[in-house]
Amino acid sequence: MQNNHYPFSNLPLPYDYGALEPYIDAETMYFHHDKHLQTYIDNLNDILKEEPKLQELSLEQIIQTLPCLPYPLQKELRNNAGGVYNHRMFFNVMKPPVDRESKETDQCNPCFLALIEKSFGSLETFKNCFMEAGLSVFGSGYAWLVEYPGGLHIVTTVNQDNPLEYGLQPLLLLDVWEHAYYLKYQNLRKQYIENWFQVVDWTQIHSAEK
Ligand code: MN3
Repeated sequence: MQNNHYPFSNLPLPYDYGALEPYIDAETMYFHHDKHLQTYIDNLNDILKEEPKLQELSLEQIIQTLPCLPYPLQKELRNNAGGVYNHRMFFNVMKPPVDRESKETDQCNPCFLALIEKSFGSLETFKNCFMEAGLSVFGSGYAWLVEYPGGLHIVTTVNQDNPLEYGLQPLLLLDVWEHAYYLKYQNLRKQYIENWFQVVDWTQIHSAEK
């Protein structure tokens, strides 16, 4: 991953703020990327400035190291390294919606689709399970598709916690913090999730296993 060591900087979105309209609005994307993610990056750099031994670690390594770190450093890094990783991944698994007039297709990578079918039966069943997971998060957090030896699994986390800490490889995530949808959807999280599926970039999701 680019820009993956201290000092971290905020990479531009891979599309315009308004590119996910009408499913995700430009104002939400602007605040989410330029304000929320920027704050996590600034906080992470401030913490790491005082921790030279951690400055050489990648974002993934910092998260995997969390259980070995003392409090309150562990907690601060869980929130802020997680906040950077989770938002970068979230923005990167989305893309502008497919123009229904065009001949462009919206296909999964065939290997990924085979894994989804093996683990969930079908892509539609997976989407329904993932929606239920996103709806079940109480308060702020994420729904994830993760890989572990032998298959795919759906898990949820709270706050900015990340499955890497538990040895699971994230493949896809959905941000269900209210800041991800409240400006457009208010309390209608289900409608947000249904529409979010229209902007998932399925072609970007790959199994980490060979
Ligand atoms: Mn967020």
